[in-house]
Amino acid sequence: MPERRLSRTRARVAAAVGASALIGVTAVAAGPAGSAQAAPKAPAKAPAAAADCSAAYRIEQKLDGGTTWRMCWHYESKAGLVLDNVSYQPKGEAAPIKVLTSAKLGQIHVPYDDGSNEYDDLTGQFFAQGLQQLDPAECPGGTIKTVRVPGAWDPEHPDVNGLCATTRARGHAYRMGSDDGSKVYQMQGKDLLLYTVNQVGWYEYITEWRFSGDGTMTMQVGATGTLSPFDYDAGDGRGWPIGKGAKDYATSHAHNVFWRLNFGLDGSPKSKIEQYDSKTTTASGQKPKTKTTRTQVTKELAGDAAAARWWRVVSTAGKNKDGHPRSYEIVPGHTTKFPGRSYTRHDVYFTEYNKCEQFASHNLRDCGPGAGKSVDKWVNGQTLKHPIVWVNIGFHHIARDEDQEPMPVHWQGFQLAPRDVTAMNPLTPSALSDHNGHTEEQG
Ligand SMILES: [Cu+2]
Repeated sequence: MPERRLSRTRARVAAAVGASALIGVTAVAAGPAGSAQAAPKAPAKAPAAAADCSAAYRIEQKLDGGTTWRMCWHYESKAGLVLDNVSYQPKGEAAPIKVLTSAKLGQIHVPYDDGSNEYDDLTGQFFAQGLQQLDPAECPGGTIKTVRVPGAWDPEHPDVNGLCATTRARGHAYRMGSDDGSKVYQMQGKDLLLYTVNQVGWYEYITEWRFSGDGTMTMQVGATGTLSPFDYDAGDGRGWPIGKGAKDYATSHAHNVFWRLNFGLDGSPKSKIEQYDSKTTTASGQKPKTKTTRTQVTKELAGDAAAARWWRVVSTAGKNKDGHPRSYEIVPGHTTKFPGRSYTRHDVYFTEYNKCEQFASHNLRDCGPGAGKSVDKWVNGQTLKHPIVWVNIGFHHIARDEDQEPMPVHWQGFQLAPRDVTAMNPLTPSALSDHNGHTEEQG
């Protein structure tokens, strides 16, 4: 399909020109002719109304086990899909528990190993405009929602059937044999799953948002499509031979994906961030001992993952029925940290909310003189009252023969796991509902 290939080529080229013209300039109106009027910011109606968005923008799904997830969505000119007012209501909770005020991608940064190219796919390469129409067959069991794309390539056709909302099996939600071996408690769970496919150059990014009955959220981006035919270079010893022999080397590169999370736990933007570190000590003749310490993160932080380190976002407005403050733990997936830029050098960033700080790199909004255009610059000592969480997961892509073609999807992402959001597993079967805390053996 030469037509499609042409348009892919044009996407990268047009954007590259735009990016170079941008240096030293604050505002952006780059884009192919006809889309300039739509370049600015998000649609004005964006985060206005709480859970009362209109039906077309509302997602509500009750899952097996009685958990209901609710949220609104909108679509922005740079970030693409944004989820608003995400709440979680497990069985036995009288009202929805508010979790996230908004969640979206914060950037996909793509630097090439040979230093030839470096892309910011969201704010520099028209990720949002590359929204793909989904075939009903690729949203099995779900509904495909119509998305109006700001700054659409074809202003005559801005509506794309591009958001799939469906459910997908997750396998065991739990399993436990009863004490006397007479019974097995087990549950096969399903997740609420939302996704869009956005084409950038020769790549297609599948952005998945998964919501489980036990309160876990899984955010991941899968890259597929095909290798860029322009990014072959046998000349400098970098890359991997693709095709017969060792003639054509696909240029290696990284995909550094950022997410931006604005928590609203229990309806309040004021959350606390805590870091936990475990240290194991050994002494001769004794078994190893491990001690876990908590550090309150009270000021903005660029955090580095470590083998026995994790963070959580703690509610200041609500507790579970055991009297424990509700929280969500950040569970990063596998990452390859890219040391080449100050903003990719850390795994998480906690920054104080500032409306103009929307993208982890190549941020387009004007945050004032000297404010900086990337998330690392916004970590400058402010006290965290309303923390924004940025998660950076990197993938170093050294192409392989199997990448051609289409490329198998390679995934990268993280989870948000509930920690003390409910007093017990929200999926606990009624026969076990009194098994909370230190339960004694019966009889
Ligand atoms: Cu790649």
